Amino acid sequence: MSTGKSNELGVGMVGYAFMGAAHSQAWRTAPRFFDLPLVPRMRAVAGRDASAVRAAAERLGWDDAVVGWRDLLTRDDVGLVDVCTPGDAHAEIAVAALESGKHVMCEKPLANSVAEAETMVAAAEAAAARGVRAMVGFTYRRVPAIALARQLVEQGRIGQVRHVRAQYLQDWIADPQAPMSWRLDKQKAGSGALGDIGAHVVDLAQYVTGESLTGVSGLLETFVHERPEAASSSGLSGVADAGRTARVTVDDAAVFLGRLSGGGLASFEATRFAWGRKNAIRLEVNGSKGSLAFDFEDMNLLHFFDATEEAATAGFRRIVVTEPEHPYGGHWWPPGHGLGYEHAFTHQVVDLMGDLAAGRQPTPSFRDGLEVQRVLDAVERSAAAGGGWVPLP
Ligand code: 4PW
Repeated sequence: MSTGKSNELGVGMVGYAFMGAAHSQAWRTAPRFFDLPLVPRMRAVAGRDASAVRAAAERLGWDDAVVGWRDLLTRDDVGLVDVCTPGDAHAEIAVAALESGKHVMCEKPLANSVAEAETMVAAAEAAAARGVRAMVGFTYRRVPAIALARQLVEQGRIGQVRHVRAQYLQDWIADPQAPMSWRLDKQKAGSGALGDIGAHVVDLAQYVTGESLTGVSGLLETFVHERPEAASSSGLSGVADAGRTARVTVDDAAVFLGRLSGGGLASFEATRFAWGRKNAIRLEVNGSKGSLAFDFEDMNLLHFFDATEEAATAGFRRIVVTEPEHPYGGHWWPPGHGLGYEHAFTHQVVDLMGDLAAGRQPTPSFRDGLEVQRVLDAVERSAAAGGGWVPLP
């Protein structure tokens, strides 16, 4: 496959809305702040509407715009396909791209069902045997404070994990008049708060602890069943079309409990009905020797309590995760000059390029994505049966 110079990788992206914009800035920025062994080149963006995709290419910095994603698969200058579409298109695009020899980066959740995710894993594992790699974009793993939390757990600094308390709280549809979005349509999104944001905290809980969920019990609720259609939308917000309404076919909120493979207990909450919480991803882990706490709304901080310190002076330490010694540190601004939402996407590109250049499997893999999908599916089955326990393999 020829994708330009030997240390370059041509990228083709499918979809150019909120996630497409976040990914575009990452492809563009990563080689400007990090010395990459493999440099991404933004070759082409694909969409359905010719003039809209052309405008997106111009705005987001892509060399070319194509109508229809299949055109990316036959281009010699594209070596990786970045899937930024709603979930209903993930499996078809990712499998076709892997089969045509393109590496794949796919937005989360991996798919809209376990069956689709299994097909994607089979394609990814067959492709890996040919040196073609696939990764799913659980981007928050690349927030420096989260990466540091993972390191501290791995180093045994909080001991054995007893509790995980994980919440993903937003409020962009708390107003019943907030318009319909593809994220509220089961056909397009697979599920609601559960898959869109709950998937992130499931992945974070498993990633930070290094453990898996062995079973769950949960409840799902849809508070607003009918909404105005959207006349237009941008990011998570939209303008309501007062004349037409649409049916919400997904959950608005999910609450569930889980057991971890190491014996700990976990609780999860995912909702878009938490007024005032814009993007609060809260993760607290209590271990036998200490605790860690994180909130994305203060994303440059990690709170660490070390229970081995003398009680008179022990207390939660507020670590500002911007030192050169910290994960991804030293590439951006001087200490204390914080990072934002977009930097995690940039770090995702940095790690992916490093793994591809080294011939390593990037993480999270499609199999990791399938594991999250199985948890989402188990929560749905539990909720459908009134909240009973559903074991996970
Ligand atoms: O992946 C998540 C989305 O689908 C995002 O990080 C935030 O929540 C923004 O949109 C949704």
